[in-house]
Amino acid sequence: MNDELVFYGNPRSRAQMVHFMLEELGVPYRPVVVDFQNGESRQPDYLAVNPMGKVPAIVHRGVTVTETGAIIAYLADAFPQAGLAPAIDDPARGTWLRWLFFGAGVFEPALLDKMMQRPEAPRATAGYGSYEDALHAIEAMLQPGPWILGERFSAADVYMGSELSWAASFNAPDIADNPRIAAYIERVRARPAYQRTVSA
Ligand SMILES: N[C@@H](CCC(=O)N[C@@H](CS)C(=O)NCC(=O)O)C(=O)O
Repeated sequence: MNDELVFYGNPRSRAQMVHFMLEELGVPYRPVVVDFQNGESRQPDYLAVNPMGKVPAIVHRGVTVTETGAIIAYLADAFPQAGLAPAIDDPARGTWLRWLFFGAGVFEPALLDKMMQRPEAPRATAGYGSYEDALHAIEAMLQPGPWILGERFSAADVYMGSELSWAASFNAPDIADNPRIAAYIERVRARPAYQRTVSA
């Protein structure tokens, strides 16, 4: 089996979240920069990796994984020695999965609606409810803290922390001025692995 781990990304994209995860893991990987601003992600070579023409993507042991949340969860399980995924029989696994899926399925679409000033979809029909409800849920997620799993930092923090940090960098409403969320973002940004992704 070819154990190579190839990371397709671009520093100015969601790939930074996967970069953060790889730095937390401290495993070797081969970075490939995809210049999507110049159309490289829409060329046949890259569409063969990700038919969506989007970064990030990884290829590990010959298998392609796309979607930031899925890549982060996959890597946490593939490298259990880093301790970023609760074991399959650990009850904390439920909380861990919950917030990984929440990041992709609730927070991101709600954030996009807000940032694009789209008219709100009916709260009961939209699977992601509303931006305000998502932020309330995130506040609850951070109690008691300091991390999603309490004292234990995990891949769920890599993803949710990155998404919140990303939202803050776009001045998304009610993030920087929410003391609990802002303090969490600061804790995430202070991690040496995160720092390496911004100074790279
Ligand atoms: N659902 C995907 C979204 C990935 C995404 O939208 N990536 C953007 C950069 S942040 C991209 O590759 N854009 C280039 C394009 O669509 O051509 C994920 O979570 O990984």
